[in-house]
Amino acid sequence: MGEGRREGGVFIALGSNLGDRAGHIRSALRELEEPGDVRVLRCSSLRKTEPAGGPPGQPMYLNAVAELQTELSPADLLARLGEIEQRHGRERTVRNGPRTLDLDLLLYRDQVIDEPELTVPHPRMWQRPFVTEPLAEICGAQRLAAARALRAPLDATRPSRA
Ligand code: A4P
Ligand code: MG
Repeated sequence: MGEGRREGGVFIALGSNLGDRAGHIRSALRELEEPGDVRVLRCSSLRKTEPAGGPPGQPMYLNAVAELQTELSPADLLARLGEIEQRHGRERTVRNGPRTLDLDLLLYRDQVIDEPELTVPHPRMWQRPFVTEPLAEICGAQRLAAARALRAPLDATRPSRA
């Protein structure tokens, strides 16, 4: 196995607020590893969090962040995340509505991707304690600061979208 495969630096967010929330998150991590081209290097604790946005009266979320080691491209990894969401019965109805499983790609090493179907670093991640807190738990301070700096040049040239 080459050094590149050991590199890590790919972070995903996992969230669930319907059904067996911890079960959805744990089995998503297993399913990610099943084909053999993704390894879960570490996972944060599962945190119970207040729902941000969406309709009122939603159940609490369980959230976590995991670091992956993979040679899959960002697009292929996003497709894998989508397949796993589908397998967990994810239905997209209401924006920010309750979901059995939400898998977002947060960081892909030092890549900056600016497509509507894939934006990396994840555009809303830094405003969300349910992402930043578990991320800080498994990601060193230095790497966290480097990740924060990644989008800064892009954001500075663009009018802010409220
Ligand atoms: N997309 C673009 N970039 C990415 C990326 N980096 N990772 C596109 C994942 N997807 C990305 O996402 C919509 C589209 O975003 C996809 O087609 C993909 O190509 P989605 O998962 O289909 O829809 P969504 O999750 O309902 O929308 P969105 O905007 O991703 O919602 P968020 O921002 O993920 O927020 N409160 C708590 N406490 N905990 C939570 O986990 N999650 C949300 C969902 C709201 N409130 C929450 C939580
Ligand atoms: Mg999502």
